[in-house]
Amino acid sequence: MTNDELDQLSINTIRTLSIDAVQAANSGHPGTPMALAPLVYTLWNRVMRFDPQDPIWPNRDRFVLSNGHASMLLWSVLHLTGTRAVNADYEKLGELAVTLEDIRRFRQLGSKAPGHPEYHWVSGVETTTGPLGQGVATSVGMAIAERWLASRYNKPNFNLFDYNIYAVCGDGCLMEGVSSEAASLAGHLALDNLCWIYDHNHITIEGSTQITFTEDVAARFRSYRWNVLHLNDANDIEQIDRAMQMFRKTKGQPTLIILDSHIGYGSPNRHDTAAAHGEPLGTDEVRLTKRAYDWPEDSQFLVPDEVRQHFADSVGARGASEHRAWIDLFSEYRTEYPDLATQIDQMQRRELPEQWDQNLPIFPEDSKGLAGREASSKVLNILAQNIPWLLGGSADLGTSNKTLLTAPDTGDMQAETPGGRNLHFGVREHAMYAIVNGMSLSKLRPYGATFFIFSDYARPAIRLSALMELPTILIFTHDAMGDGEDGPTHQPIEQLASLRAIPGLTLLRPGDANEVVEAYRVIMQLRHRPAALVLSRQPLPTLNRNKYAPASGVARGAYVLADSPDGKPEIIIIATGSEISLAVQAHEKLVAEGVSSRVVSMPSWDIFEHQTQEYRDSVLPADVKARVAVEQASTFGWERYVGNSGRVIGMQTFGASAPLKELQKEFGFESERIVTVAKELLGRFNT
Ligand SMILES: Cc1ncc(C[n+]2csc(CCOP(=O)(O)OP(=O)(O)O)c2C)c(N)n1
Repeated sequence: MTNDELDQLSINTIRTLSIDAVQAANSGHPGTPMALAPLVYTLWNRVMRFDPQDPIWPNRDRFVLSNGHASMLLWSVLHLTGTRAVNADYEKLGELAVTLEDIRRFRQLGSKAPGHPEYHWVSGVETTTGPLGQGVATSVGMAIAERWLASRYNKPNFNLFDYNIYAVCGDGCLMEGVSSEAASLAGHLALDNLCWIYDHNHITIEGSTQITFTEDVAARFRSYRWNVLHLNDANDIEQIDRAMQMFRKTKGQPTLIILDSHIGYGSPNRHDTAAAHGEPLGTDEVRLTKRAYDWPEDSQFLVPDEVRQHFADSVGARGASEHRAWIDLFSEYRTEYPDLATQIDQMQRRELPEQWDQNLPIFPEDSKGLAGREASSKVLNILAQNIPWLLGGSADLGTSNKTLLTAPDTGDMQAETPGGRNLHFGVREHAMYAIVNGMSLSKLRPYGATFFIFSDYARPAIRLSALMELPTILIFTHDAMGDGEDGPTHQPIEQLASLRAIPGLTLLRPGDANEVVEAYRVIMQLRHRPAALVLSRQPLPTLNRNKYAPASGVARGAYVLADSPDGKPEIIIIATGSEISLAVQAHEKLVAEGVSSRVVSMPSWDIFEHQTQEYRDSVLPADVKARVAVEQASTFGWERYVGNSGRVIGMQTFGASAPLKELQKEFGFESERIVTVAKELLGRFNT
C-alpha cells in the first residue's frame, strides 16, 4: 500500500466509524466528522506531539474539539491511537481510553464515547466542549498557561515546556460572543502557540450561513492581530500539513486557519443539511456513502489492521520518543533545579506546597471591621507567596475586587512578560472564566474575579468548570446591596440561589474577615471542585472569636456561632455573609430578653450538605422549628433550612439605587427586624 493509500484508508476509517456510530445511536452529527476527518488525521498523525501511552504528559500538544457535536472525530482518533486511560488521581491505567465497544455504544449510558467530549469522563479529552464557543475560549487559557510555564520553568538548555494548542471550531463557535472575547485577548497577548482551525462550511443547523453569518471573519481576526491563513480544500492533507508548518513558524501572533469544507463530504446527500448535520444518514445512504469511499458496504465499525499500525508508527512512535526525551530532560532538570522540579510535580498532581498556609492572618475583634474583599486581598497575597502557581486577575475590576497581587515575584502578565501573575482579562467575564478553566486544565491554580452580579455573564464557563471538576477559584465581590448607589443593575438578587443550584460548585459567603481566611483554607484544598467566593464590598465587623465559636467552623459549611447559654435553643437564626453581624446583634438582644437563641453561620450550603446527618442535626436540631434565615438575596431555596414554619428575611424584588444604610432599612435588613420576626415565630410578640 502506498503512503497516499494509507492516508486515505485512515481518513476513511475515521469517517466510517463516525457514520456507523451515529447510525447505531440513531442520533448525533455525522456530517462534520466526515468533512473534517482529513484535518484531524493530519493533525494527529503528522503534526501533534502526543503519546497515546500517557495522554497527560505535561509537554504534549493540546487538541481541543470546540465543535463538540463532532465528537466522533475525537473518539475515532483516541481509539485508533490506542490512547490509554488515566484516573482522577492522574494514575495511568492499563486499559484503552475508548474501545471499539464504546464506539459501538456511542451516546449510550456508560460508554466512553458520549455525545460530546467530556474531560473528566474520557482520558485524552483536553476539555469538555459542546456549548459552542467554550472550547476555543478555553484553548486561550491553555495557551496562556503554556507561555507562563515556559517563562517560569524553562532554563537554558531545558525547554521543558514548548507545546502548542490546536483548536477546531465551526461557524457556531465563531458566532458565539465568548470566542470573540477570547480571540481578542489572545491577539493582544500575542499567543503564537495557539492555532484555531475554522471549519468553513457555510452551514449551521438552520441551513446556509447566508441567513445569519455574512461578516468577513478573516478581516475580524486580522484586526484582532491574528495571522490568518486560508485553505480552499479540506481534503488536501498536504495543504493542511503546510499550513500547520506555517503556524509553527509564525511568531508573535496566534493563527487562524480558515478551512473551506463541505459538510458530509462523500455523502450523496451532502447538501441536505438536516441529513448531513443533525441526523444519521439512514441505512441506504450509509451504503452509498461507503461505496463512494470505496469501503466495504456491509462492514460496520471496520478498523483495518494497517490503519492501527499506521497510527502506531506515526503519532504513536513519534510521541513515545519525544516523551522519552522529555523524561530524560526532566530528570536532568530535577538534578539542577530540584525545587522547581518539585513544583512541577506538585502542580501536575494538584497538590499544594508544604506550608502553603503559613502566615495566614488571624484578625482581631474589630467592630468597624474589614470588607470581605479587603480580607480576601490580604489572604490572597499571602497564599500567592506560598503557592508559586497561584495566579489570576479580574475582568477590569481588579482595584475593586482587590485581587491584584503585590507580593514580590508577581508582576503583570503581558505579551512581553508571560510569566506575570496578575492577569488583566479586560471587560470579558465570559472569556475570563473559560480562560481560567483552560489554565486549570493546564494544572495552574487560577482565579478570576468580577462583581457578583456579572457572574451571569460567565455562567456557561462556570458550569463547565463544575462539570469538568476543576479546582478553579471564582472571586466575586459586591455580593449584595453593598454598592448601594449603583442600584438594581448592580445588586445581585438571584445569583446566590442560581450558583448554589450548580452541582459540584462549592459556594462560600463568609461573614467576617476570619471566615474569609477559613474559606480560602477550604478552597485551596479542593482538588476536583471549583469554588465561588462571594465577598462583601463594605466593611463587616470582625467578631470576637473568644466569645463566639472559632471561624474554623467554615470547613463544615455551617456551624453554631453563638448559642443559648444552656445549648438548648428555642429559636435558630441562620445567616450568611454581611447578615451574620445582624444576626449576632439580634441574638444578643433576644438573649438579654431571656429568649434561648442560637445563631448558625452558614457560609456554604454545599459543604454543609456533605456533613454527616449527626453533625447537621447538631447544628439544626430537628425539634427546633422556630427558624429565621437572613440573607440579602432572593429567598429562593431557604425553605430547606427553615422548614414550613420558619421565616426568611431576604429579597422578593430587585434592589434600588440609594446609600446602603437606606437600603438596609427599606428592605428590612436590621437587627430589630430579626428580633421581631423571631418573637413572632415564638408567639411572644403581638403583631
Ligand atoms: C451554545 C450552543 N448553542 C447551540 C448549540 C446547538 N448546536 C449544535 S451544532 C450547531 C450548529 C453549529 O454549526 P457549525 O459550528 O457551523 O457546525 P457544523 O454545521 O459545521 O457542524 C448548533 C446550533 C450548541 N451546541 N451550543
